[in-house]
Amino acid sequence: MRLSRYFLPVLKETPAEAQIVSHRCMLRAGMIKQASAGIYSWLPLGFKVLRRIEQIVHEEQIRAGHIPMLMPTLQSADLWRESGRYDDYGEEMLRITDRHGRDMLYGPTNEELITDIFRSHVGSYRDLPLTLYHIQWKFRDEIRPRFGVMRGREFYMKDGYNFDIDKPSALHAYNRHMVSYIRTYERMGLQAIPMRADSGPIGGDDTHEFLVLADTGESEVFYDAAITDLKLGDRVVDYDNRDECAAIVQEWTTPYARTDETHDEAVFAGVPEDRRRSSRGIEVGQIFYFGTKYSDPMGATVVNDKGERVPVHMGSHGIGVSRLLGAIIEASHDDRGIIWPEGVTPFHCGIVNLKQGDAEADAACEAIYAALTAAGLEPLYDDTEERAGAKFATMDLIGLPWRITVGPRGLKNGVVELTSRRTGDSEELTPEAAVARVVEIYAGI
Ligand code: P5A
Repeated sequence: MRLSRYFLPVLKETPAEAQIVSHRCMLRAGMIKQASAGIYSWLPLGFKVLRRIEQIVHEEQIRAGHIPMLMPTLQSADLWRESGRYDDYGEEMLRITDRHGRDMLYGPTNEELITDIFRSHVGSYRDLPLTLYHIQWKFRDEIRPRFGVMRGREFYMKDGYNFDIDKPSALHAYNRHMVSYIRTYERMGLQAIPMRADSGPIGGDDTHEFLVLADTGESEVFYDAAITDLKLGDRVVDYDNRDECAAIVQEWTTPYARTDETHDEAVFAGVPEDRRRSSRGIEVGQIFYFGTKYSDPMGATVVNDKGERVPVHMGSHGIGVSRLLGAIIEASHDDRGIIWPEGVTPFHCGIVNLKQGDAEADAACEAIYAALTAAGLEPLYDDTEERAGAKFATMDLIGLPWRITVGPRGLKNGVVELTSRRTGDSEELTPEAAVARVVEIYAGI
């Protein structure tokens, strides 16, 4: 993409309404624009990162054997009356009446809708296990939407639902989700710690939230520092293998890690003092096992291998896809702006032309642009007439992890500069070598 043809409405001023760094950065970098309280338009740069995050979520869900689909945003109130949640859910639910006087709602979550799909089409244990998921907009009429996309009213969520014949196999689904979530967040450059939590309006006893440690997080968390040393990395996982998934879950849930809702001072006191930590965290996901809470009242049953009709065991699992943009920025920024991890960056590499209109500099930039594009990467070429300082400031603000700077002086010596946004380190290389380095960096992502 050439910046002269893109739509990147960066702001010079820091918007007064933004209280936390991720919100400030997203507004200043022209990623989002508030449409009304807690509801945002996703401008091209923000939309690009949203899509990258969504893509990683899809890839890891499919790797774990889960099946993508799409359910609507508007739901009939009748299904929620069946489960008993229509009255329970309270004021966060946006209720709508259609022209025929029918009660509808903008879905805050989809347990009822998916249970209805299941009961219409599945009747035998032979069709299990089954995990379906979608990535769809949700609406929760939060009393205090704030911090930009972190606590929106409209937000983008991956929500998945497992159907299993009994509790042990539903617990395997729970474990499988935990492992695949850890991998999903790692690919985004995040460490999200699974913490024992409270299940709230979704229900059930077994639930973990995934928290990214950050001072601006809304949750108070308590944990054993040992958990921050854990990494899944490149470990190959067989998601069908119950013991393997359970062993990984065991590894991640043995060190103490809980949100304030389930925190227990007496148990925490058992953690060696020098490893006891309390801090803030951003909840980027949550998984639940709730057994037959929905299948019982809604009659979602299957015939088991003994010919008996039994309710299915279910769980649900959510990732805050739009919230993740905020969480990643909170975890990765400096005073000049965002620092995108390579896995989610909107463009792989910036190209800054220090002297637009200089025949040699223009030609070198074009060649670099073409070579990166040919290698399957997406560069953002600042081909505007702005002065160098302003170009650097924009590149730093929007946070592309790598920048190639091209100017007449360097070209006289046959070199351009490759700069890491994270470390600020620069290297002088030939244009070909700079391209090769960037290609090599992304080959491993
Ligand atoms: C699990 C999937 C559920 O709704 N039902 C389907 C279950 N869980 S949850 O924890 O309530 O939400 C899942 C994730 O969505 C994100 N989230 C939000 N993001 C932005 N703004 C909001 N107002 C908001 N509310 C929830 C969180 O990341 C949460 O973990």
